[in-house]
Amino acid sequence: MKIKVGIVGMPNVGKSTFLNLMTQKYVAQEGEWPFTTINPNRGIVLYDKEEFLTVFKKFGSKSIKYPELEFIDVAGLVKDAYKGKGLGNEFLSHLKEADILIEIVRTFEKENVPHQEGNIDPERDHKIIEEELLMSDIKICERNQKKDKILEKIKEKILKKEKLDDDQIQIAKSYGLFALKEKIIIENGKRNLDWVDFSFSFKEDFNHELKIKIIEKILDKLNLTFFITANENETRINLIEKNSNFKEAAKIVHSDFEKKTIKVQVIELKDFLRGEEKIKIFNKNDKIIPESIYKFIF
Ligand SMILES: Nc1nc2c(ncn2[C@@H]2O[C@H](COP(=O)(O)OP(=O)(O)O)[C@@H](O)[C@H]2O)c(=O)[nH]1
Ligand SMILES: [Mg+2]
Repeated sequence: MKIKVGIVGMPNVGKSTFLNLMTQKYVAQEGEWPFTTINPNRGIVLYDKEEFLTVFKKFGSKSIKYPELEFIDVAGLVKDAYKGKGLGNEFLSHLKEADILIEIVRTFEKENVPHQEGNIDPERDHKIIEEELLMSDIKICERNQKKDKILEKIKEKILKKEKLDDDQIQIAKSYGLFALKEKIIIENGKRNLDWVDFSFSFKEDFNHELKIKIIEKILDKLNLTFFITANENETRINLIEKNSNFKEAAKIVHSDFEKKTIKVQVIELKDFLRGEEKIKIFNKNDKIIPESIYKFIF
């Protein structure tokens, strides 16, 4: 399971800076020019929580495998991009595959980094981005509604911000419509806006703890948790949907495991880290215990 995270925002708000921070690599050019490129920058972000390393060390594994999230950084959206302004909005198609969006709004002031609209106003920027994402959805509906009649109804509902039915949701998702995607908003700056999920200066305040908190927010929004398998060879951290059972967990580790597994030994990670190895035994049809170390018994 590779989670894909799309980064959106106006030009010069720090989207590429954010990608580089999260990947701990220089994968995207950061620049003062608004329209660096329409090709997306992609980078892998590891969910490398410190506790996982403790498990790896205690088991004496040779390697550790962290969950990977792919972050996709596209060009900045400007007001009326959907009408062709700036680079237009076609580059948004790269985010069709994203499971979740991160919107960056800017409150940092820096003279030699001009803002597209001439001044700093995160509420205005947020409205522009919402409008552009909405209009991109509408365009996709209109482009396809001849062959897929249901898109007409979906378009109406999206415009009125009404809830879609289950079958409409399936179709809307297959077209990658933004209205169906979860979203996290991050403020690049220190005003501590009360309508965002995180506030910090990308240039001054980023650290590993924050990276992990952002990843955990993403997982939470996608209804995901993790379980660990560990032996002398490998410690592996696996992502899984929260409501799964152990059979589904087994299948994630290995396609064979689903059939072979009879019982599962579970130690909760928090107990393991405290040195209390309270082992519990479960059947494969039982609901999983999240954030734990599993041993599948055949
Ligand atoms: N002072 C300051 N400058 C920043 C901050 N974040 C990004 N920048 C600068 O703003 C410019 C635009 O950043 P970039 O990541 O390329 O923005 P993008 O167009 O949204 O991808 C670059 O020169 C960055 O160095 C910040 O928190 N503080
Ligand atoms: Mg950029």
